[in-house]
Amino acid sequence: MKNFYQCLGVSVAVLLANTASAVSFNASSWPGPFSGITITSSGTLETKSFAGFTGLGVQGGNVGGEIDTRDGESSEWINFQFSTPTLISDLTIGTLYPNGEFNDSVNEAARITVNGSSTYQLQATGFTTATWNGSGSVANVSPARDGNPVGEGAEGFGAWKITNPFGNLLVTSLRFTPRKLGDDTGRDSDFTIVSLNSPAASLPVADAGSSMALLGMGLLSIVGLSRWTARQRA
Ligand SMILES: [Ca+2]
Ligand SMILES: [Ca+2]
Repeated sequence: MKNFYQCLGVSVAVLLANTASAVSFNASSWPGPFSGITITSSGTLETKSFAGFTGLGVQGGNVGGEIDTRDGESSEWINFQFSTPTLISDLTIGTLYPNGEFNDSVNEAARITVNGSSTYQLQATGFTTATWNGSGSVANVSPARDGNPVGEGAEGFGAWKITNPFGNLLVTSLRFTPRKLGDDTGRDSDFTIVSLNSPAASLPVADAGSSMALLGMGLLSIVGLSRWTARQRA
């Protein structure tokens, strides 16, 4: 009996996990739809594109198409709500530059609040370097420079891919706000959301196979239990 219920329990749990669809957002596909994600914001959402990248931000304020510090740290924001708690395998933030680029007077920083409580920070520190105080690792995917002077290298989108940003934490919401580090103008922090993915998207076949195997074990347990019961009655 115990084995039967254990097998059945595991089978059902794995099947349920497989039916939770993967979430995927990419600003280049704006306005979606993006299955399983509800996006809300402080104002009209707007994308900006250059250097081969697209990011999502908020219209107006200090910087159009970016989440900026107009009227402080919480006046412009974007919120991602997930219909099912999900792992986040990667998150890419754009137009986040160090001091001196695009007239910025600070090393721009983005704050990400997870599930309404835990806060994390991504901060650009150079053309290709940034700090992230969460799990995983951050890598530059488009240089954080404005292309002036010419010798410094081509203009880039200032894009940073954070892999496994929240570890094994199941995420229901992400809130994106800028850090006010300077004079609260367009020279202060502002940024965009480029893309976001959950890990399940690449695993459906293997998971489906293991689910069927476990379900099969559960069914075999039922057969065994029936035979055992029949023998007891005989
Ligand atoms: Ca803005
Ligand atoms: Ca910026």
